[in-house]
Amino acid sequence: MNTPRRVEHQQTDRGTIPVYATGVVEQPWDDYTSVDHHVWGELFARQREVLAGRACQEFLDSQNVLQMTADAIPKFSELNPILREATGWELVGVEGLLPEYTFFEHLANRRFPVTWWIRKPEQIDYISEPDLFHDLFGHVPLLMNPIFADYMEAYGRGALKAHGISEEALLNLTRLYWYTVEFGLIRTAAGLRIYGAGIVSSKGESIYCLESDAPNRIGFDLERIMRAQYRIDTYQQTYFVIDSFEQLFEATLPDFTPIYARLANQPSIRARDVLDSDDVIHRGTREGFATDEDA
Ligand code: HBI
Ligand code: FE
Repeated sequence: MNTPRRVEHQQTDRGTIPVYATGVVEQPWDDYTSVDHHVWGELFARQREVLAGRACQEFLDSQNVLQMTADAIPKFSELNPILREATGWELVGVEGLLPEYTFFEHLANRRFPVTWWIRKPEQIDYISEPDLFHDLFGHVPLLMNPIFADYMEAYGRGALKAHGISEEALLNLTRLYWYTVEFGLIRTAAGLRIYGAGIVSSKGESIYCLESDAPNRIGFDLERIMRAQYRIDTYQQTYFVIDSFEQLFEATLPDFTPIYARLANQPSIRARDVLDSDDVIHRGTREGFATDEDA
């Protein structure tokens, strides 16, 4: 079993977390074991089945165009020509979570960092940090969509700028990433569908986010999302629903500086809370919600 090279450990309010080398690494494809390929195959087959009729069509179609299959872990070097041709994005191998600034620099330059190692068999259902399955299966397909691809670059540029403004501005943008790129839903003629990578890479949450009565489902509102706290330790208590990828991209066109200034004077909103001003698609029953404070 391959293991990432952890360079050191860091104390944070989430406990001790590994810090990885920040450099780009070549995907050591020949070193994957049969267990690694098997874990990929099992997760791939299981999620494709769960996601039929649940993930948005753009996601499923792009996975086909990229020729991802359950047979073996895809090679970044074979995905890259297809991705470059479609939207000019490219994948780079990394050891794991990058420092925020480094991560944003990659996005701003249309490079998506993909963790090269895959979880162990005993972590099939849950892993707390992004691995190859989350990054590649979850994030990469939508980079084939021209509008979503532009949104991701705009996000990276905006985040680099927010970094130079204030901690709060960056937190506002982190929430936007969380509630769109990671946990976003989209309204389609056929009904609500998933596009968020954090959802599509989780069997339990793929079903929960659409079928459970517990969580809120609320129409996309940029400033509302920027004020919303989120959970990193449970399924989401609120999902935000876009109408189209155009809506998402267009929301990132204006300069966010005045928005940050406005939000600095407003309280944040708990992950579970619904406001009178919300475009409520489904008001959650909150059944089974954790009662402690949001992260
Ligand atoms: N690094 N490799 C990697 N992948 C991520 O998704 C990632 C990251 N570093 C920081 C980060 N995400 C978060 O800070 C988000 O807020 C963007
Ligand atoms: Fe992710």
